[in-house]
Amino acid sequence: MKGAYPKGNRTVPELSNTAIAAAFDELGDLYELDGAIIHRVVAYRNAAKSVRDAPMSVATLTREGRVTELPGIGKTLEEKIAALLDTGKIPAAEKLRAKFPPGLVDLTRLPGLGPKRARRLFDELGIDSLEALRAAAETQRLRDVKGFGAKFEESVLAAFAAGVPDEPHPRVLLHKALGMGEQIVAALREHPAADRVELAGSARRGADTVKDLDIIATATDPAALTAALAELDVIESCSRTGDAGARARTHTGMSVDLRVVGPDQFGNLLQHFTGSKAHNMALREAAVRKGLHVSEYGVLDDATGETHRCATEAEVYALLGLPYIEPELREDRGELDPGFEPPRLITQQDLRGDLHMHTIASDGRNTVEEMALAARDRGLEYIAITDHSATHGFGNHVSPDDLRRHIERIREVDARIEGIRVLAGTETNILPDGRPDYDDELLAELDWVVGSVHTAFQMGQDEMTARMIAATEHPYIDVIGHPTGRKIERRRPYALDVPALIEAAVRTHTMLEINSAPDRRDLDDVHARAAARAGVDLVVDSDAHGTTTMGITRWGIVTARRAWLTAADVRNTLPWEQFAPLRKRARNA
Ligand code: DGT
Ligand code: CA
Ligand code: CA
Ligand code: ZN
Repeated sequence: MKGAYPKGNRTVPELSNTAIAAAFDELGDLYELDGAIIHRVVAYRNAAKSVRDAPMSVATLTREGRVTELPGIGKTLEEKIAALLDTGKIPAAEKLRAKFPPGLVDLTRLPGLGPKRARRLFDELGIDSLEALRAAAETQRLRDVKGFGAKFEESVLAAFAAGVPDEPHPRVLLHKALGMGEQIVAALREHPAADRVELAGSARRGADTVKDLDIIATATDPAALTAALAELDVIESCSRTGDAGARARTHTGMSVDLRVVGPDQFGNLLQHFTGSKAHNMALREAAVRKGLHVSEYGVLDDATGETHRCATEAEVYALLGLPYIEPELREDRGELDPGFEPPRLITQQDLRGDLHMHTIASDGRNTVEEMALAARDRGLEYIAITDHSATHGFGNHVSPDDLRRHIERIREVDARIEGIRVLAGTETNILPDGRPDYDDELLAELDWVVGSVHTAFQMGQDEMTARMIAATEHPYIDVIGHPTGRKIERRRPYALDVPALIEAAVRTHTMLEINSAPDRRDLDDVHARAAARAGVDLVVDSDAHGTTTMGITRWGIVTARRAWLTAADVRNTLPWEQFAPLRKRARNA
């Protein structure tokens, strides 16, 4: 597997990618404090991200003279990394650090306080440390500085009350965690000592984010397999835990727990470490009522005193009188209720259409034709081209005149390319009053309209809910795109009454989207399940911005599975002839 070759005879441990990235982040902050041009600051931030995301040791890449292969790393940065590796220091950083009090950079750990603003507080009030900042907030001196108000003072005090994070330790988005996890599992499976190797934990359940990777394996030679983990290229450090386990850390800073067990207990351990914790606790309680005690080692029968070991998870569940429960459902959300019937969960192959994607007409990377051909290669039967509208607010967008020409182009591509239907659509911005930002007359010429909120999302809940409901009442808005606007780990959802939106969607036959962008997955699992139960027509869309990311429907599908959805719950599993009449324009015709 690419990037997971054994690394042979490594010598002493080098600086970790995390440490190198932190040095670049600090350098970016220092330059910004110093008032350097923004390009230079951004270059260091990008370099930090590139190093942090690199699956292999950046120190090793530097030693091998290959570090400039990484995106955003050129000659200048290569020199800085080399200096850092050889001397433990970057001279430019040393020089800048000497110019400022050591506590000043710490200020930037607070929300709403970048280096530029921190510098202003230093220049105006002499604030040079977190303690000084807190004191100034408590005595209400911050509000007198231009650009800082009483609100900022409040947020500073709230941040201190909540505890300023020492070092940010964000949970990893599922697609990144699985990218790493699947690579490690594939590499371990290739090892001659390996028998079964499976990912467990939150990554297997398809959770939004993952703290660490859990891997369960059986092996003819457990010690050889744990040793093999340490030798993988993606692994920064590794230590043995007991005789058949290891805890490792990847270059991206994620922990990996490997447990090697006997084949007769593989099902018990896989079930236990897949979790969730809530599912396991509920499972144990249900078992106790039947006189059974479940642990990671087996199922103890009170009546006989015998411990059953299970080679498969299905056996564990069967012993408890339960059907096999898919990992995505193991969240204690009713999957252990008496009479539970496992749904036939939707798969990515069930999708026939993809109704949200962008081209170079707005912020996409490919043409209509390229998107159409890529979709056909993926086996899709129909797609809608839905570029951004004029009030989208950033990047390219499609003016009404542009849209007329764009429709013609899409029709031309559709006529020319066999084997896929290409629909003319838009992702129209929902204005603060709930109207779309194109005229109805123009929207009527399209085949499909996604309505999304991309601007003014700081509204109060009543206003935002009214805005969304008004959008569902529009005769041409077929679906609400990424309905809550959340960005996982980065942006909270809009203040929105989701049950009220669901009700309006049912009443108006407006579909709701499960957007598959890995940092969105919006609707989320809980809302998507509520929507399906209420009778909303759901679609799973890629929102792809290029041919290479069309496959991200994988993440929307995982969300749909966590929402207990079957193919029948998701409308774009239907052939076009059956899907078309569900659109509002067809219902209202
Ligand atoms: P995360 O935080 O993304 O790593 O989430 P998980 O679910 O992977 O959690 P983790 O890695 O702490 O533990 C893996 C699984 O082990 C967890 O899903 C269920 C099981 N487990 C861990 N701690 C407990 C516990 O205290 N009680 C029970 N019943 N199961 C546990
Ligand atoms: Ca985990
Ligand atoms: Ca774990
Ligand atoms: Zn959008």
